[in-house]
Amino acid sequence: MSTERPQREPGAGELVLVRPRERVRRPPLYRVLLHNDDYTPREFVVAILLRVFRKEVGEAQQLMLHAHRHGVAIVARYPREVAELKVDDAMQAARAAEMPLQFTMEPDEDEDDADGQA
Ligand code: TYC
Repeated sequence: MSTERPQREPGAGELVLVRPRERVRRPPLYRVLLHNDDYTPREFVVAILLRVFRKEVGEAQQLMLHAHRHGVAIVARYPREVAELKVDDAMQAARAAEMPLQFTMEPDEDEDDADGQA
């Protein structure tokens, strides 16, 4: 059995070089907007929010009511390609049902802001 001590304690007196913390890269986000109209039934709007945007019923109803009352609601924020797919899917469902319902997307200007309605 050796009584020799390790030459160095791990980490003791050593200069450890670490890379500057890598910046966390997040893709730019886009917000998907739901627009009010006078024709599309409320239930249809909620159904799209459930199916395409995977919302819970309560949130879907709140988003629909927000758009109904204020003209527009922010449905969600996604990377660009996801937002495009969701908007396309939602618009196709609306057109297939011959509803004038509109979804659009725009860059999420103030990404540091908490989520929630503008
Ligand atoms: N305003 C519609 C109505 O009264 C319902 C509706 C709500 C339509 C939200 C679109 O984004 C919308 N039937």
